Amino acid sequence: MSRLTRPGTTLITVAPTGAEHSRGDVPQLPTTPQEIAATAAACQSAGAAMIHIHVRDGDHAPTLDLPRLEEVVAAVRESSSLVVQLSTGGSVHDAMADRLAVLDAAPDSCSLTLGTLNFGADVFMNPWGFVVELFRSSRDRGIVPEFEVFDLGHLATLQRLLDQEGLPAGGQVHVDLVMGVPGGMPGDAATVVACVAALPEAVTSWSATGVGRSHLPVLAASLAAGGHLRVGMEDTVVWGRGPGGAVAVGSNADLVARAARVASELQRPPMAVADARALLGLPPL
Ligand code: KMH
Ligand code: ZN
Repeated sequence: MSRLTRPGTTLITVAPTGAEHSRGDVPQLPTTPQEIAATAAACQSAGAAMIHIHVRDGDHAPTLDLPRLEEVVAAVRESSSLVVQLSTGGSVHDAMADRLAVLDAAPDSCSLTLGTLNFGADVFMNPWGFVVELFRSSRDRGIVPEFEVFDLGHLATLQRLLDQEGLPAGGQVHVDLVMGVPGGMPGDAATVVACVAALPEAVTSWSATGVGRSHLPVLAASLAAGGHLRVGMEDTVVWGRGPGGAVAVGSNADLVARAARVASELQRPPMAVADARALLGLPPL
């Protein structure tokens, strides 16, 4: 199915917060620097090797404020050795200039979404000029991008980008399929297979995450197809069905631990941080 060698271990990325859920609706969502740092430590113990971070302000609202970003990056580096990836997607309301300036916080990695799409009732803006500028800026700073693919056509855009710009910082090309967003591609096994078939030749590794109820089907399909995993409360706050209806996710570490269990049963145990850094083209710690 995949032309990429089936990896022996699984890179598990945790996306603990996101920009969409409110603390009022989801009280267990980590939003403060201290909570995100504690989450990072717990998730590393549970099997994660990378963290995808969105930052919140003192009122728990999404922010791209540089000192706040730097505070969270420092706190996570203090509490864990996870690969630190900052979101440049931010929230749908963030200005592109502010999203570019996220790189000033000097993460190891940054997300880089490959195209504009409807995002529920909103629009997530990623025009070509922004994609190229973010790519060049990340390469100039030695920050490794994770290419976020919300729709199949984004893989054609990745090919166009690599043809025009060459390889990113680190020399590896890591893709994350973000599936099941209303406005993007569906989160199911058939679409995972279609994406794997459409990966540019230069892609060296890929992961997948399913938003909402597509979380578990995408997790299983990704492992079966040789992919890595992203899990976390950015993407899903419902653990599953119980006798009384939907059961809420207790913590990000619970999601990581479940992903690690399933991956281990499938002979793909969690990847160590050192191996994740090598996979992504980052220097050793
Ligand atoms: N919050 C979404 C609008 C990213 O982190 O790069 C965008 C997002 C993607 O979450
Ligand atoms: Zn994100």
